[in-house]
Amino acid sequence: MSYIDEVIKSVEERYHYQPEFIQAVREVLTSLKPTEEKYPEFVKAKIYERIVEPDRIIKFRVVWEDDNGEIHVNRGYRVQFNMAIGPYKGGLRWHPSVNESIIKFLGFEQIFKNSLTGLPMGGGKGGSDFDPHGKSDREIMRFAYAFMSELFRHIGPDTDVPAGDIGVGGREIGFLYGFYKRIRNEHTGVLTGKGLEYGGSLIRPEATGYGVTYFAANMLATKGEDFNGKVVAISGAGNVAQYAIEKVMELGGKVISFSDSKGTIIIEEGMDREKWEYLMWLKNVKRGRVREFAEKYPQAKYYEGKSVWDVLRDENIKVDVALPCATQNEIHKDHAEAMVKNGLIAIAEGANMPSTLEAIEVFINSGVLFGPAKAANAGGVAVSGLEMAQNSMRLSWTREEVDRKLQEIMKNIHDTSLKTAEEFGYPGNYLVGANIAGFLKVAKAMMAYGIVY
Ligand code: NDP
Ligand code: 2IT
Repeated sequence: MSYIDEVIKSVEERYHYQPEFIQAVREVLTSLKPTEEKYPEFVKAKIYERIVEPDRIIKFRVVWEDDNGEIHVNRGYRVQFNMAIGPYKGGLRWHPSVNESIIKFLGFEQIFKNSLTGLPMGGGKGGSDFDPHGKSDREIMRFAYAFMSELFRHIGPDTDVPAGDIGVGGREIGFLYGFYKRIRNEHTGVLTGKGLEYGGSLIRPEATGYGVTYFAANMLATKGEDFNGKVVAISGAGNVAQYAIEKVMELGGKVISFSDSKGTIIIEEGMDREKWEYLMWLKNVKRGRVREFAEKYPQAKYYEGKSVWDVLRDENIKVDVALPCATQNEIHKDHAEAMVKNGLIAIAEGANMPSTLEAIEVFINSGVLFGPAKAANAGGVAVSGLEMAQNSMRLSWTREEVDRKLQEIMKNIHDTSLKTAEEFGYPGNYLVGANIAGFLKVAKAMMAYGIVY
């Protein structure tokens, strides 16, 4: 058994009740095996064992009152995973499924993703098992205040800079930031994803969706291909999915699907600008369900209780490119096999860990271009890093400037992943390349500090 296998085994034993965290550790550490031989000093310094343990985990009670005066108790989390290359950085997820395992998997992934952006950001993640669905604006506001009434002690512009993730978007960041500012009496870059009026960056809302599309375009270009005329499946209908749909349309691709947690829309003729604007209104203003999209556009078909990947498999629908943008473990082995059989060329992960380990194996073994989450969806946190830079300089860049930087960063991540994969003997394997490249910078910084307890 190799040393890295032993580290994986010890994590599996110690945290056997944290399946998502174990999955992320297995994915990353397995692909770090080629570094073991090249850097014996990492083994000696126990870097691999150190990197899987967070610096600290903060867990707290969140008490809030609904519009009927009823009191609710939720659990809040912030995992400050690794600060070797910059302040902890990563989103907040509010979703009923949130627990320590989910937040640890997300925080662990974030270390390597943030490193890949080339910007000085460590890895962290937080959230709550609060369910924002169906809550009024005032309820969201009271929950956000209650959440920040504890979180504020642990964060700061040079310590830990949270942002959004599932269930936390512009509205929520506004409430969180407003409360932080009020109790700290400081107007500072402590959160990203802020509104433009109070320190936000242009392109931050678009960044993850645009970024994953740019990443996929870079992968396609290695085969002399582009998005023009390609049939594209997208899952989710939230922040990431919305802007992935927009960018794919702009690049000439035909988006035939999106979804939410209740079901999937298939629109064979493809999305257009008018339908996209309706979807934006439906999800962001009305906060409705994708089912309602099929009520407005009868040519769209709604599949209740099925994911995009279920529908593609069951209806034998062929797509050229897949951009999963909903949540973890949405693509299973049989979904992957069905897409590959139907001629899938590329998949780029907008969500975090949307493919199971077995599905990834199918994609990689069949020669499909596979863009792993930590590389493909890094555009969001990259523009968060640019928002931090603008806040520190007390100025703001234009839309064109930020978009240009985003495109450069995505190309850089793409090229670095490919180059590193080649260097370590896995040509074309973006997963191995991204994991090793992200890891090396963090590991070298950890080495430079000596043994810091
Ligand atoms: P949003 O909350 O804006 O949207 C999430 C979307 O996914 C919604 O359509 C939601 O459906 C659907 N969804 C959520 N949970 C599930 C589930 N368990 N099963 C099926 N569908 C589900 O979140 P984002 O768009 O911001 O995040 C989507 C993914 O992208 C997440 O994996 C996130 O970690 C990742 N990501 C986000 C970044 C960002 O900048 N926001 C950056 C990098 C990655 P419903 O409307 O029914 O809840
Ligand atoms: O998963 C992610 O990279 C995010 N949710 C964005 C994090 C951030 O700090 O912008």
